[in-house]
Amino acid sequence: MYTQAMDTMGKPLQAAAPASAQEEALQQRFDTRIDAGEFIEAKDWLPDHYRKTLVRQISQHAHSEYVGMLPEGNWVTRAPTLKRKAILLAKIQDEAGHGLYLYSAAETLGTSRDQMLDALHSGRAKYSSIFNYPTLSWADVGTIGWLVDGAAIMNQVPLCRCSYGPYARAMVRICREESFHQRQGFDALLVMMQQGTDAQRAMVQDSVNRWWWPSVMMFGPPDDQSPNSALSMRWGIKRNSNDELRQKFIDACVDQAKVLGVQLPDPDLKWNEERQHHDHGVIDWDEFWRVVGGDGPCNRERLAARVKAWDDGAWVREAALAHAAKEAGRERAVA
Ligand code: FAQ
Repeated sequence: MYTQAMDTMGKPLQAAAPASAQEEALQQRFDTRIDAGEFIEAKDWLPDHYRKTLVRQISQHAHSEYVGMLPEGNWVTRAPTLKRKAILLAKIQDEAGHGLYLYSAAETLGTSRDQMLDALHSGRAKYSSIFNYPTLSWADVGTIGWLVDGAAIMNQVPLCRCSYGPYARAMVRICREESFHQRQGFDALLVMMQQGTDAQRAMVQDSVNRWWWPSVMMFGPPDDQSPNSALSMRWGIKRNSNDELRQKFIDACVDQAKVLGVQLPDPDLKWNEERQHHDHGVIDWDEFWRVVGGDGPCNRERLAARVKAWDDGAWVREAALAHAAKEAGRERAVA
């Protein structure tokens, strides 16, 4: 199966046995540092599979931030007020910044941005399933903030303690910004629910109906079907399992939905006193894998938009390279 680790040649990712006594010593030192909760830095010795797992996850994350700009970008010209338009523009700009921090973090592991973008543009790389759904109404912009950024924060706060220093540090800044993103979405929905018309309230409910299940799926497959979790958790890349974070998200959303006055579209959602969590209905994992596999409502459109943006920007990259070469020539002449 294809994986985003770029160069595993179709082999599944498994912790490889160290080849030599020297490598064994390095591996032991690495394991001790992981067990002690130390950060691993770019210049440290890293097991090959740790590096590949990080490149896989960080590049997927970076691509998600980039592709994630597209659904919201659809509403910039139609935002209802100047205030909402300014907030939306700032949010989209933040997502671009997040993508840049993440591509930079992945580059410290020896994979170039061009390689990562080539994998995205050729359809080999994954990005979050959630961005393959359409934004049909203005309420979708608020719902993305509330649910999609809400899910993103739930998943990303533990990544601030990821064992790889450059990723963890990028996540600290990203999470601060994401929490504003979540709040602006909740605020936009609250205004429509409390001060809006019946039609606006219906628009919010329709939006929540469409985005709830895809948001719940964002956390990835169930733990017993998550091939990467065991090693990622052993290495301190992931601190919580997919199902743990999904449950935390669902529990948090139930109370928030009550404040908003919207129904979450799951008739089986109910508090379980024994588990001290909410039980929820069956998740449609066939839909999830269809979307991840490229057959969601907007996969083709999203990829085509990214490829077009890359192609349209070719002249900017060429001009920047020509300028850099000219500057270097001038500096050489002065020297
Ligand atoms: N979509 O073994 P696992 C955002 C893939 S950023 C697509 O459980 P893992 C900001 C997975 O890659 C949102 N593919 O994998 C924003 C693997 O395939 P591979 C993105 C998915 O890595 C907000 C296979 O399934 N956040 O929203 C998905 O241990 C608003 C098996 O899965 C991150 O990327 C999915 N949802 O756990 C922007 C956070 N889930 O690679 C704009 C960092 C799984 O072997 C507007 N990433 N797959 O070919 C992570 O925490 C992890 O990578 C998980 C998946 C939890 C996503």
